[in-house]
Amino acid sequence: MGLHSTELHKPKVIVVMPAYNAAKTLKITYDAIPHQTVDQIILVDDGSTDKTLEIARELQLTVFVHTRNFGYGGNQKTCYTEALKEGADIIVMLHPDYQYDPTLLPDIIAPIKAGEADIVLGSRFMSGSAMDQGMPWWKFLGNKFLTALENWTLGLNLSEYHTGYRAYSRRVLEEIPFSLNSDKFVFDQEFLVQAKHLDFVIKEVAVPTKYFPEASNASFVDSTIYGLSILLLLGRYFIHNVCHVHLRQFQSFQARYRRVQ
Ligand SMILES: Nc1nc2c(ncn2[C@@H]2O[C@H](COP(=O)(O)OP(=O)(O)O)[C@@H](O)[C@H]2O)c(=O)[nH]1
Ligand SMILES: [Mg+2]
Repeated sequence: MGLHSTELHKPKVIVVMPAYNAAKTLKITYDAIPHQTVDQIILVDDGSTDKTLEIARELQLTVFVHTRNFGYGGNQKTCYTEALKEGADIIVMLHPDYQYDPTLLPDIIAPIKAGEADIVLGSRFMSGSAMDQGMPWWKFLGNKFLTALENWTLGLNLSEYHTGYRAYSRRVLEEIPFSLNSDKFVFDQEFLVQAKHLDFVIKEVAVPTKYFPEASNASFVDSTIYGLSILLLLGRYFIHNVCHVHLRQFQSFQARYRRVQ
């Protein structure tokens, strides 16, 4: 667990925002962040065509910009690489589209601070009905089905795998070879499969969700591709775990080398 980094000094908390055309919601998201619990905010602009970059600069965030649109996973790769470089002990991913409540940040990081978890997921299925909060029925059903399948394959009992509100300890990001993951939406699922395989402790905290016109939402086509890529991912993991054909993606980064002197 991430005890070593949090025990001795006040942990450095960095919020990372993977942004793509988030101009309409970035400021309201930023304003709601409890700034006394956060040391730094990093925003990675994934080739937005709106004013995301200008607003991020005005808000004086630590800003990185991609030369083109790589996708949601590609965006997170830059977020985490840069957060580690900045010396983060706890890293929180928060979507800049204001669908997840930034004020809950202290709850999200508490289990990591306390050394009780390596990863915390903000679950939309533990706080009333996600559909009543505006989640479309086909997303709700898809989420439920994929969650059941992922739980079954991984032997876990999570209420959802598809949330965009997540906190990680530094050690998680150092050990999981996330750079080998997809640049697309399935990145988040690959990450959780890797985390389970490497025995990291995952905790869930209830968070409400908001659906409103300005929020960014994966389309039906995107979501279908996402669903199919999760099936492929679970297949690959099955081959790795049950057939013992070892795939690099599911091995700890640290297991690849060690210091000898
Ligand atoms: N759709 C999309 N979102 C991106 C990309 N890069 C970063 N993001 C951010 O990732 C978040 C998640 O995507 P979103 O469309 O909201 O999916 P949702 O999780 O189904 O609501 C958004 O807040 C975007 O700002 C990208 O290439 N495509
Ligand atoms: Mg969204």
